[in-house]
Amino acid sequence: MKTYRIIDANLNRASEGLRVIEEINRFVYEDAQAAKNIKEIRHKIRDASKRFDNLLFWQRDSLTDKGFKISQNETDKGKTDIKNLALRNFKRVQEALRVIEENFKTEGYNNLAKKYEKYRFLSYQLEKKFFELNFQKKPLPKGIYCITDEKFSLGKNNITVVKEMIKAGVEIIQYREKEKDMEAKYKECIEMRKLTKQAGTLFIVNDNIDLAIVTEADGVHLGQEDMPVKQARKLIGNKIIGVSTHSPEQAQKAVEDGADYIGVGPIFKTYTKKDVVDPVGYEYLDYVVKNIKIPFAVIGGIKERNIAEVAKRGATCFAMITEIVGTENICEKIKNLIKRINKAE
Ligand code: 3NM
Repeated sequence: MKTYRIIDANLNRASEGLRVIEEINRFVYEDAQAAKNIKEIRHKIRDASKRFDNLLFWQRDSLTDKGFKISQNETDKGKTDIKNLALRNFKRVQEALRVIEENFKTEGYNNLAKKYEKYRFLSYQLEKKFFELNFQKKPLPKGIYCITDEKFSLGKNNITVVKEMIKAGVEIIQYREKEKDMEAKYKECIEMRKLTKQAGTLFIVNDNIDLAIVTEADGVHLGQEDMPVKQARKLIGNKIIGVSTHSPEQAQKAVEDGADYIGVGPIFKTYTKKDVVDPVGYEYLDYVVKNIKIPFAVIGGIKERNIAEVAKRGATCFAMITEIVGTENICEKIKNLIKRINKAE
């Protein structure tokens, strides 16, 4: 009969652990699908041993549980963070499921034990997915890196432009807007974060690290005059930090300081960015291809007519403003750009 007391305690432990994770998904990451997945397994765990409910209930004696006394007397371990909280609860769930499985086995319920084994393996998968989604940094995608700038968008607003970029299937979008005040930028970023999240597109905010943090962007892109990478890292944790570079020295420094990727440019003459240095041409690009080990995006004057040339020299990520936002049919333009890149390979 003690077996059922153990099973009861561990069913509660597993459900409670899952509930903690469910709430983190729901309220911290606002990930309805993940919360739903967790809820489903929580119900399955309960339902699988429903026929023992009565027996389990009568075996319960929480107040005389020796573990309860020990836990009550434990000293305060201080603050934790969401990542640790989720990790501890996934482990709690898996341990509890293992205990349930073993105890049902000792009572001869082997099929039921197998069911709990299945749930334990499902929880390993959910754990992996949770950490991949919320904590693992995604590498700089290959292909087109889209950057907004309303002034060049043929009268379309930034949100319309971003919707078209997403429709075209781009994997990374940077919000760059020099002409608006903070409130307007904040509103646009919130909307863009929603759209990019739904589509699984990386969302990077240019210059303003505060805006990147409050809007839960995937990262920030910093210029040479912006906050140094080391300080930015303290604020933004393990999210993506990109840095504009125009020389081998700046590239080396960005790597040493812990940037996740660098912008390499301007490759060609550009009129889009004010006060940008003269084109660095292929000399700097060749240096980066040969010597820099972190991902990079080429930028500055990249067009449909020259993208293949740049791809042939070893670039795999191509950042553009006017060539994309300054065209009527963004989807068509992106398709054509990708065709040119693929042909060059
Ligand atoms: N950064 P377009 S060049 C934003 O060299 C920016 O770091 C650059 O715009 C750099 O694609 C640039 O219209 C402007 O030339 C890119």
